[in-house]
Amino acid sequence: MFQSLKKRLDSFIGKAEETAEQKAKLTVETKVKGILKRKIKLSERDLENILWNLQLDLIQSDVAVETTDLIIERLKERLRDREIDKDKIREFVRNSLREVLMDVLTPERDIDFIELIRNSEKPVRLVFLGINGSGKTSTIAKVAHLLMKNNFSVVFAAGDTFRAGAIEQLTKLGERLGIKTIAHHKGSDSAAVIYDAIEHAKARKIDVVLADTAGRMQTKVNLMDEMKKICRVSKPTLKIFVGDALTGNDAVDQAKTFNREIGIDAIILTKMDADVKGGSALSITNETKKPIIFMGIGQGIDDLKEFDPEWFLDKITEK
Ligand SMILES: Nc1nc2c(ncn2[C@@H]2O[C@H](COP(=O)(O)OP(=O)(O)O)[C@@H](O)[C@H]2O)c(=O)[nH]1
Ligand SMILES: [Mg+2]
Repeated sequence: MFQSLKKRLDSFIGKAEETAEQKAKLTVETKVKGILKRKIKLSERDLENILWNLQLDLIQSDVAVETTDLIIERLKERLRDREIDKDKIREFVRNSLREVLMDVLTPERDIDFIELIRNSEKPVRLVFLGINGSGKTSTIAKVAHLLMKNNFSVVFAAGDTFRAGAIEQLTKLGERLGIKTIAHHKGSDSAAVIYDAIEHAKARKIDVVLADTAGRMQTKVNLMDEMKKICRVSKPTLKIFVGDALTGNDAVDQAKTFNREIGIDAIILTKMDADVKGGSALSITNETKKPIIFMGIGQGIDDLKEFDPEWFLDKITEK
């Protein structure tokens, strides 16, 4: 995972260290008295090239442009004209980078998913949003499985009434897990299906409704209108945006659009198992201020992991 991003960040740390060491050497050599300088400073000029290269690398790793600019600015602030211990250059650069990236990965509000489910009014309504193929339906099955492991009862709402086979896909996944799917026929009103599922949950005291939705392109006004209607009718506890990490900037743009139009509460990034770039994971929280609550790491029912920014940082910056 994220090998390409890691390689580029490693290269940045290496180059910054090299530049600082070079400078330390020069300083020592030009000292007439031969007094060894213990501290070294990197000037704006020293940093210019290294940061420029990092900027290009981040963009090539699909980090969103605004997030890239923010990272570069903050790194410059942290590194420029700071007294760095000559023996700890690498450590200093790496820690500065980690601090900057941690800031970028920090949402305005963290969500402890299971705690939130436990403490929310029942039935909890989870509406999954995102474009076709991003992984909504398979993610719903994974989240349901996790909820059942935590002793919550669940029901599915087959709210993707648009795509051929969508209702069957969810129903089959439900059957495999022993979960009932509330469905109408293809082409029916999505909001009505989800409403029915909520009524079903109320009547049977089911804890959580997981609602699938259709995902025609987010640029289509009618999709957003449909999502708004769904939200008006179902009053979601959480609106969860599901994005495909492999689509990089597109996933970030989609999240921003859904957030602007409907307002999302949380993010799940799928297909992280195949993501070498890591750019969407690095940018999506900064661009929306919403937390990534889970990541999909494969096609199995258990291939859903909590997203931990510390873990992600360990993956993309050397220890
Ligand atoms: N490798 C991998 N594949 C995934 C992951 N999540 C979903 N997929 C695959 O992505 C494809 C589309 O998923 P689906 O749930 O149907 O997307 P939807 O159109 O948004 O409902 C399917 O083939 C899934 O198996 C993941 O985390 N890793
Ligand atoms: Mg689907």
